[in-house]
Order: sequence, then C-alpha cells, then structure tokens
Amino acid sequence: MKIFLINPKNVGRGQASVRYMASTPLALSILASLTPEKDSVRIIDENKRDIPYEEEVDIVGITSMLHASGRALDIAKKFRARGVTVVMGGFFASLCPREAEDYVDTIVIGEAEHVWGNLLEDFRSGKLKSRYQAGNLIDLSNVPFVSKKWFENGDCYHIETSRGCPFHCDFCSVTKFYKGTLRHRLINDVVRQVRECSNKMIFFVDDNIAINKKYAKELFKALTPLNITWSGQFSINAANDDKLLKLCAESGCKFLFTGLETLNSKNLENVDKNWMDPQKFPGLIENIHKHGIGVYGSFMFGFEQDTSDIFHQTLMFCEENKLDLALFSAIFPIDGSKFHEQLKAENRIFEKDSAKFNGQHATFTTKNMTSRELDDGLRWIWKEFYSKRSMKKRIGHLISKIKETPLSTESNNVSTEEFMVALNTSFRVAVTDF
Ligand code: B12
Ligand code: SF4
Repeated sequence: MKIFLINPKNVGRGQASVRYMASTPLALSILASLTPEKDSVRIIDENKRDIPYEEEVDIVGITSMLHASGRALDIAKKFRARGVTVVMGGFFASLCPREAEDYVDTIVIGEAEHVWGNLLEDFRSGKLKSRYQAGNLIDLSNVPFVSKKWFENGDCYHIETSRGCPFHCDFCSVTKFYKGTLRHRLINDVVRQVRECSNKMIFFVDDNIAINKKYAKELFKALTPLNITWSGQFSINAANDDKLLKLCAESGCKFLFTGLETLNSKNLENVDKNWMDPQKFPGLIENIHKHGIGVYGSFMFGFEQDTSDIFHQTLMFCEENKLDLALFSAIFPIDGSKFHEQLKAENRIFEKDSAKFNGQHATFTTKNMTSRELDDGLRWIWKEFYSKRSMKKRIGHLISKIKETPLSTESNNVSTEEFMVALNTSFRVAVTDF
C-alpha cells in the first residue's frame, strides 16, 4: 500500500516564513514510524515541494493547524476527486471535527499512536470508519522511535520530551487537546532519539521543556555528553532557577522561546496567565542571558487593555532588555479555547477566512484600538524590531564579533552569538514582505 503524509503550505507572514522555523511537523515523522514496514510511505511538506497529485497513491494523511485548514481541505478535495482516500488529523481535525469531516473520508481526533495501525488495517480490509477517536491519552513510552530517514534534510529536527501543559491560558488550545495534563517521556527514550539526530540542530517541541524542574535538570544532565545544539520553549518563570539555566546551557541550549505575551499585568489577569509578572521580566531575561542563552520572546497585541501605543512600548522594552529574537502576533480566537467561546458569545469575531487565524491579522473587534491600528501596529513592530537600527541596539555587541552568515541546520556546533545573528538576519529578510 502506498501512503502520502502531507503538511499543507503555510500561508501568509509570520515566523514560519523563516526557513529555520518551517521544519516539517513531527506528527508526520511519527505517523511514518507507526506505519508497517510492508507499506510505502512518503512525507510531503508542501512548503518544500509540490504535491505530486498525478502519482498513484492509496491513502493520504494530512495534518493541519487551524490557519492551514483551508489549504488542507483543498488538498483533500483534489485527492478525493481522483478517488484517493483522505485522512485528516492534528489540531484542526481534533478541535473542529465537524468542519473537517465533510471534506475527507475519515478524521482522527486526538493522538495517533493507538489509532493509526488499526485505521490502516480497516482501510486494507475495506472497513474504514468515518471517525477515529483516540481513547485515553497514551503513555509516552509508546511514542515510536523516529529513524533519521523520516526527518527532512535541511530541517531543524523536531523531538519531544513531554506532551501537554498544566496551565490553562484562555487563548490557547493546548489545554483542550490534552485536557490540562502533562506527560513526560522516559529520559532514556529521549536520549536514544537525540543520539539518532545528534549531528543536526534540534528543536524540542514541548510547550514547556522546564515545566517539571526535577525532570528538566535530569534531562539536561543526560543531554550534556551528547554535545548537541538545541533550542526549545519554556515559561519565563523558570528563569529564576540558576542551577536549571546552568544545566540547560551546558546541555547545548542556544536559545529559549518564551511567551511573554504582554507587558500589562491586567491583560495577563484577563486571560488567566497572571502566574507571570511583567515587572519580573527584565531580571529573568538578564538571568537567561547571563548563562549564555538567547531569548526569543513572543508578544501578542489586541488584548482588552491594549491601546495603539502598546507597539511602541513593547519595542522599547525589547530593545532595553536586548531581546535576541521576537515573535509578534495579534491575539486570535482559536477553536477550543476559552477566549474563542467568550468572543463568540459576545459576537465579536468578524473574520471568516481561516487562513487569517495565524496571529498576523485582526480577526475580532478589539476594545481599545481599531482593527486597522492593530494590523498597522503589528507590521510596524515586525519591521522596527528587525531593522538594522534595532539589531544594532539589541545584538550589536554580537554582530561586531561575527560575520553575518546564513544559518545551516546541518551543524551541531554553532554558538549562541552566531545563531542569534543568523536568525535576526533571516527574519530581517522575511519582514521586508510584511
Ligand atoms: C512545535 C510547534 C510549532 C513549531 C513547528 C510547527 C510545525 N509546523 O511543526 C513552530 C514554532 C514553527 C510553530 C509555529 C506556529 N504555531 Co505552533 N505549535 C507547536 C507545538 C508547541 C507542538 C507541535 C508538535 O510538534 N507536537 C508534537 C506532535 C507529535 O503532536 P501533534 O502535532 O499534535 O500530533 C499528534 C496528533 O495531533 C495526531 N496528528 C497530527 N497530525 C495528524 C495527521 C494525521 C493524518 C493523523 C492520523 C494524526 C495526526 O497524531 C500525532 C501523534 O499523536 C504546538 C502545541 C502543542 N502542544 O501541540 C503549537 C501549536 C500547534 N501551534 C500553534 C500556532 C497557532 C502556531 C503559529 C500560528 C503561532 C504564531 N503566532 O505564529 C505558528 C504557525 C506556523 C506555521 N504556519 O506552521 C497552535 C495551533 C492552534 C490550532 N488549533 O490550530 C498550537 C496548538 C499552540 C497553541 N498554543 O494553541 N509551532
Ligand atoms: S499558552 Fe503556554 S502556558 Fe498557557 S496553556 Fe498554552 S502552552 Fe500552557
């Protein structure tokens, strides 16, 4: 049996327009690893190559986030028009099943590990069901080992050490998907997976790699002898732990992505994220820098308290605190989040095009600024932050030491400085089109 596993093309601007950030989703490598060896599998990331619609194939699996759903459903339509069976899974199919199922033969709701094998067997015997609902969340020792052949050359390799997040920020769909749970993989399993990929850059896809500090410290100690270069995501609160940061740096971490979201604590309170205190951000950022790790901060705009001067204030903050990288988004209602329920009840969501739900557009009526101000402010801050002027202010001390070279994901030996300069340079090129 011949199977295609497809990641639909990203549409629009944002971090995914930077090559380093546009690696093929881990879900597809996992599905390929779960597929019996007797079947032939091809992973096709539409960001990197065209989809070969004309080739013979028996079944197509598509993954999709909400903003890529329009594209994902178009791909499904084309295959089905040729009589090919289409399966859809991932966050969009799981959180919006009714919107997906009219366009595909079957959907998978939830995790694939205990479902994919049965689904393929049902297909083989002509008994495919229209919906596969994963049962209880899996024990992460059942996550398959992914051979290097299922990662794309030129990608930063994605590996997970945990799934889920115990927090419940109103705007986030992770809580609904994982029901507020948090599970970790066995450190030995992570080490085995990392060894397979250790000559490449690694991105740990966990929502928060340091949520369990005891586990994180053990993990970092286990990674240190492997001599890798990695980046990951964590919550800024963990940056008050020097021991953790020291072990993190020693294990090869070059930068950490962290959702700072907003500098206004009332905004954080409104979205149930007030376990972070913006007053403490400068000290925590400084602490991460002290350990030689770069900080990639993520900010959102359009919160209830935001007025149009928020963009300028945020830029000043980023420059004063020498943020190495930043992601700027308009807060948007994702299906499955409390924020979505609230805005829907208030009849404030005006955007109908799912492609606009990628954090780069105004999608609902904001309270204290217009949609135009939000769109313009967002474009302005992207361009300003990645301007030569701002780069000089934020990372000028690094640029003088290094020549700007394109980032290669083929190396596992890149310094934080080189990494930050190369990524700023890539973003600067990308934002010229914003
Ligand atoms: C890593 C990550 C990224 C990475 C890599 C993205 C990528 N293309 O792989 C980066 C940093 C680039 C990124 C960017 C963005 N991301 Co992101 N990201 C994640 C994160 C943290 C982990 C994803 C992951 O790899 N998980 C591990 C894998 C194994 O799990 P999985 O994908 O869910 O797959 C399992 C099942 O869902 C299922 N499955 C999945 N696909 C399929 C397909 C089939 C056929 C089947 C049968 C099963 C199946 O089986 C898998 C194994 O069990 C998630 C949050 C989360 N906890 O999931 C957010 C998340 C997916 N991202 C999100 C968003 C919004 C974005 C951005 C728009 C953010 C922004 N403002 O720019 C951009 C969009 C970029 C783009 N256009 O691709 C949202 C999506 C919301 C939604 N409902 O659609 C999430 C859920 C975060 C959130 N807080 O809500 N992201
Ligand atoms: S935004 Fe981050 S901390 Fe909040 S629930 Fe989502 S993953 Fe967890």
